[in-house]
Amino acid sequence: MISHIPPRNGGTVRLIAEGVVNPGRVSGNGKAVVYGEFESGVGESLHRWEDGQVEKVNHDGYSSFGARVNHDGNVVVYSRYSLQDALNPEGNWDVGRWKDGKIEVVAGTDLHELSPRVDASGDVVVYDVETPPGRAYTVRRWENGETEDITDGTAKDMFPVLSADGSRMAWRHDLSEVRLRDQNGASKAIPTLGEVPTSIVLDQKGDKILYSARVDGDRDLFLLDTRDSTVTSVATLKGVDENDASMSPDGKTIAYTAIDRRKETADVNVWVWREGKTEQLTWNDGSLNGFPSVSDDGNSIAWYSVDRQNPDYRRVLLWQKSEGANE
Ligand SMILES: [Ca+2]
Ligand SMILES: [Ca+2]
Repeated sequence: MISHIPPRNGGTVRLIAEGVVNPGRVSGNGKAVVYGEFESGVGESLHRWEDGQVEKVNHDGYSSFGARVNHDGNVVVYSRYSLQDALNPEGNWDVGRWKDGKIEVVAGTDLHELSPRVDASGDVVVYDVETPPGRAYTVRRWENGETEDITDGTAKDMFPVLSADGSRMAWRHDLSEVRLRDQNGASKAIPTLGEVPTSIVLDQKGDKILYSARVDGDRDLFLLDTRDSTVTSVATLKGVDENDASMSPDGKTIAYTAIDRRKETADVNVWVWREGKTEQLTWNDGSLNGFPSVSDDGNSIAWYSVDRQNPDYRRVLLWQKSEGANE
């Protein structure tokens, strides 16, 4: 029983997973979805869905979470515990890379390596690493077995993201500023509106930067074109926090979580912006709906649904535009 979608949206909704699951991500081609699941006594596990078939990504038994997937769906990067016993506190987090079923550790020092992201090809991975003595974080970039320090470890440089083509990257500097590294390796601060920019997303080449920032008490979404410094207000409703966005590499489709505090009980739903037009994908169905991810063509959107009455009942759902449907 899936009743989220009003007829005016059209399309179909598929149940990808249910239970104590974590948010899912759809591949760029719209065909695969990766998601997490908590297994009691085992830890966090990752699964990959495609055409109704599900396989376990962390088949090596190491507790894993936070999966991201490339365009073709054949590369998954994720945070992987360094010890097979998830309950042993002596371990730390590494970055794992699954490709066509084979697992390799792309970041495996004794430090915590977290927040991995992958480009569309699957060949470039970025992540942050906690730099001793703590309090500082460095952003690193991995490509074909080579690892490069992107920042100097003197600040909190965290949560890196990649352009779809892998040539540019951006991250949060001291959690208050967005920094961009271009295709030539030059880094600079990016002027942003509001405060505490989060949810950074780059387009195909990293020309456009999407971010959420706090403005007059709530969050809004802005799209900056670095070529001419124009800023598009994607979502700026007062009393609504717009955050946790996903953008297609062409910059035409943006899906995000909207926490609507204008009523007594906040509604949490997925909204979709398509070249200036906005519509709700989900409605108030007794669930909190959020953390969307959108395919390259904008025609597939995976999201996460948590039952308000029973928070352990969570679902990963996939909306897909119907074949031949009108625009
Ligand atoms: Ca580590
Ligand atoms: Ca807002």
